[in-house]
Amino acid sequence: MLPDSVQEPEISVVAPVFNEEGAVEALVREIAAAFAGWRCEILFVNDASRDATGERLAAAQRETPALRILTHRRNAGQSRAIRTGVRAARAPIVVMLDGDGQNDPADAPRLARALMAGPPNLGLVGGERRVRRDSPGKRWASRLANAVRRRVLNDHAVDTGCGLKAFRREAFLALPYFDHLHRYLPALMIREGYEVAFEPVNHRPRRSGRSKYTNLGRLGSSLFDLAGVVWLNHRARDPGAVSEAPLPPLGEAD
Ligand SMILES: Nc1nc2c(ncn2[C@@H]2O[C@H](COP(=O)(O)OP(=O)(O)OP(=O)(O)O)[C@@H](O)[C@H]2O)c(=O)[nH]1
Ligand SMILES: [Mg+2]
Repeated sequence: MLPDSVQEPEISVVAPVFNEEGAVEALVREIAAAFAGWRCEILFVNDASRDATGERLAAAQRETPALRILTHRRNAGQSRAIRTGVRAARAPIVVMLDGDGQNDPADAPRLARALMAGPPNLGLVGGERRVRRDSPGKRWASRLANAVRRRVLNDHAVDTGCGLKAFRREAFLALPYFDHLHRYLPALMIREGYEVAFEPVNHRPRRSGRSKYTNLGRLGSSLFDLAGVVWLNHRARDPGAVSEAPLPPLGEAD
């Protein structure tokens, strides 16, 4: 049973985790502290971890009852884990962040507030990591991938790889799903007619566990997916705006 404060949450925080036993407990605590005073639920999606992530999450739940734990039977990747969390989320606004602790939960309420204060067609507020706490090789690969993506998609996104983002649940669920979709959220939101904005955020080094991607693997799948997003954009048609005629007054319908 969830505490009263999260029966009708105003915000759902979603974190995908795969073999992050060393990070999850501290991260749950940090998220709960960052959203103290909010009606907030926290969803961790355990993507069939083979370490003690499940046990660590169960321990965290005893301390933080607003934590919900969803578990995949099979490993299905970061994007699928995020989607599982967003589908289960009960708030209209979702904040997602990486489960390894590299994103700072203290930044999350600011992104959520920026989204809530924006117009209804603002679909997403993404984090922009000004100072990356990654290896030089990874920063280089990320810079190259970002430049190619921005040039090809013209999505004006300064940092799509940042795991910290706030978005409207309804907007996210309207996007076509594919593995690694999480790297193309701004472009896909724009395709659906939403606007996107960015806020500077803190980035921290990975303190435990291992990276789930290699530079080469990430670059290869990014290029493949980029071709897919180009195709999707070619097949998108824009009605401009949708207007609805007023309903006829009652009794005149027939
Ligand atoms: N790659 C990957 N990540 C997953 C998967 N399922 C969940 N995740 C989570 O997705 C988040 C991002 O993965 P990371 O390995 O941290 O990616 P990264 O931050 O680019 O790489 P590092 O800098 O080495 O941490 C983490 O919280 C993972 O635990 C999966 O199947 N594959
Ligand atoms: Mg990481």
